[in-house]
This record gives sequence, C-alpha cells and structure tokens, in this order.
Amino acid sequence: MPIRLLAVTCLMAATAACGGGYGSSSPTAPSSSIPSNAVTITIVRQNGSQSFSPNPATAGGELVVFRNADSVVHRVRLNDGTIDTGDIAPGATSRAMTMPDQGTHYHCAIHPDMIGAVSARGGPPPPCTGIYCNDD
Ligand SMILES: [Cu+2]
Repeated sequence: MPIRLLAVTCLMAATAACGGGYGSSSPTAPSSSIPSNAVTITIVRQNGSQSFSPNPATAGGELVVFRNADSVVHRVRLNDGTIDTGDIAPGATSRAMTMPDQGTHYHCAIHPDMIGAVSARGGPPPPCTGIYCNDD
C-alpha cells in the first residue's frame, strides 16, 4: 500500500508542474524565421544613444531585425509610430521589418531614453524631431 500511495503522489506533482509551464505567449518571432539578408541591430543595454549597436545603422529601405542582447525586455518603436516590434524578450530577436528609404529614428517604448537611428544608404539619418532625440 505505501508504494501505491507514493506513485499517486508523484503523478499529481507532475501534473501540477505541467500546468504551471509556459505563461503568456511571446509576440517575438522564432530565430529561424529571420531572413538571411536582414540587418541586425543589437540592443546592448539601456544607455541612451549607446543602447543600440550599430547606431546609426545604415539600413534605409532594408530589412532590419532587433536582437535583444540585454537581460531585460525591450520594445522598439519608430518615432513616427509606423513600426512597433512588440516586446522582445532577453535573448530574442524581433520579426524583420523594412525601414523607410530615407532612414528613421526609433526609441524603446519601455525605456524612452534609449534612442537610435537608421541612416539612408550613403547618407545621414534624417533630422530628428520630437521628444525621442539626442540633444548633444
Ligand atoms: Cu528598453
């Protein structure tokens, strides 16, 4: 009898563990879906205009993915609001998105001091306007 009781207890524990598994689903695409021609911008850490590498990235009109190399969640949004990556978990990479031909400016929707720019091919980024711009 004691042996059977032990088996039942283990089964219940296993079921409880399964029920507590993965929580909310992530909007971040799996790494295997990243196009090989995409430019990767790495999210380094929360550090103003040094948060992203490279910054600026020469990627006007090109596919870009954001790879989160930091230990906290970040969320990249173009300053004009046209692209939002959704939450990017630590270690994850965003879906690929096409940057505007003329370049653009972006920031982290969670940490607004994190700012970055995409430059047009062969040229500088467009002027930055609004609150998500570097003052120096
Ligand atoms: Cu952030």
